Amino acid sequence: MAFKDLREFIARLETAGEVQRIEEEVDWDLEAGAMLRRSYEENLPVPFFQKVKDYPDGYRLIGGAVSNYRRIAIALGMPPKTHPKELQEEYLRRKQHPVKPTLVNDGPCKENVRIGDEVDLLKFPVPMIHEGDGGRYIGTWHLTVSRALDKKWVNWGMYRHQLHDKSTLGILQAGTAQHLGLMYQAYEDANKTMDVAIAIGVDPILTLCAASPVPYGVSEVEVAGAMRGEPVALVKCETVNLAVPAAAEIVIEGEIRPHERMDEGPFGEYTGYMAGAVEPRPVIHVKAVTYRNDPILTFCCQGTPVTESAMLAITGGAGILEALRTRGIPVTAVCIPPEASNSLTVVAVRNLYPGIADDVAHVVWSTKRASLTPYLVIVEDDVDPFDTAEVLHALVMKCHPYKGIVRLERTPTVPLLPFLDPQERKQALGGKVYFNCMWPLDWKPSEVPRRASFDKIYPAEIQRKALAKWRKYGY
Ligand SMILES: Cc1cc2nc3c(=O)[nH]c(=O)nc-3n(C[C@H](O)[C@H](O)[C@H](O)COP(=O)(O)O)c2cc1C
Ligand SMILES: [Mn+2]
Repeated sequence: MAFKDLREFIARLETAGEVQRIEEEVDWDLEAGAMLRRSYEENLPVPFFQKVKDYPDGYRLIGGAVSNYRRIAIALGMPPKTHPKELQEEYLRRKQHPVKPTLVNDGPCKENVRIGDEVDLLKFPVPMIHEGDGGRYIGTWHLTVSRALDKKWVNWGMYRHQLHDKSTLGILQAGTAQHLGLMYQAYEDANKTMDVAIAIGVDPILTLCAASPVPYGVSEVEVAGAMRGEPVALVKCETVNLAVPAAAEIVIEGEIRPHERMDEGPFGEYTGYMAGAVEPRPVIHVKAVTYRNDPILTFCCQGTPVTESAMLAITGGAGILEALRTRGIPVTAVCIPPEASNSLTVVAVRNLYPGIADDVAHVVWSTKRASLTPYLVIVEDDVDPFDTAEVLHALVMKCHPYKGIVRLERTPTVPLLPFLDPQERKQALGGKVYFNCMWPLDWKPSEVPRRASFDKIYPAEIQRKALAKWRKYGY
């Protein structure tokens, strides 16, 4: 059974002991951000702020709602302890049956409607998240809706939104493959204004789908329907020709005009650094805001892992698994370790033919996550990519320091990566590398080093005897 709205999901999280209500007043200016940050770093429950300084009772803030595997499992309606591999498989299974949204006439997000001069986004407890951010950010865990110029499809993405003033927002399109950016490019080329709508505070599956690599031309809302097993209920916007989840806590409607830019950033980012440049970026002019009574504003305190952003590892890893399977590559598992902030992918394959690592790299770097994946580790199928210790051992013992490493230069990149030089950041051109941790197939079997582990370096009989003795001691 799908969650009707964010509130139902929070209630479920609370039953699972994953929520800490903070009744004491907190300051929107850094304090809420600091508390959320600490919750990630100490693996604490999700902080649900009940009272925010300078704001009316009832205006609440929540962060970190899906910031670990357990919470993702709950969001998918699965047992909290489900292994991430199974979460990936379930995502792929459900994705096969897209479900179109339904259009409803009314919804909770219309309980309050403010249009034109009545718009004041500072009426919401928008957090100043990190010291040094370019401003308060209202969009850090939400979905941003836009329609292609040819009207053929509607896109959902997640793009950070800085609050420039009470009715003006910024937007960051990080990378060249971003669909909203591609859509906007078409509008700008035609010298036209693009409508956008931002929905904050929805069933987290919707936000997760918005931030996941769904192919160009495919509407994320149908994937979200597939995840829910029932349609997403949408309601029409007041001032733009778009529809948004009817149960959203807050909806912002606006337009991006062609050729207009304002400085945006910096922002403490998913890389764990504040590395992106302040640059002139597109501007959203807000035409209307609608919201539920006692709205809950969701936010993410990006920074060092693991935050909800790193949890895109599930859908991202599933996407790569699917791409490799489709190409007939004998893949056994794919893991994007959350601790590596989305930048590393580990693929395990059967070492079937010489050069297979190169084929794997080509496939991984042709998916939508290509620019997000500068590091790729390719291991044999006896290594579990979800076991970091095994991966590390394979990396340093099976990858030749120069024959096993293949590098690409000046490839499309997310410009927020801290190791890029200023010029590379401007051009969004960086590099990629893969580490081939597989034995060369032209070595004779006798030339392949034997693994000195319990299961590989002792005869079966000795293993059995050793285990039997240990068992006597209760191990
Ligand atoms: C918390 C969070 C914040 C994000 N912020 C941005 C952002 O500011 N700019 C951006 O280009 N991508 C951002 N992303 C990644 C995009 O949402 C992701 O690439 C998504 O697939 C884009 O969707 P689209 O290409 O369908 O528009 C963010 C992801 C998360 C989880
Ligand atoms: Mn898309």
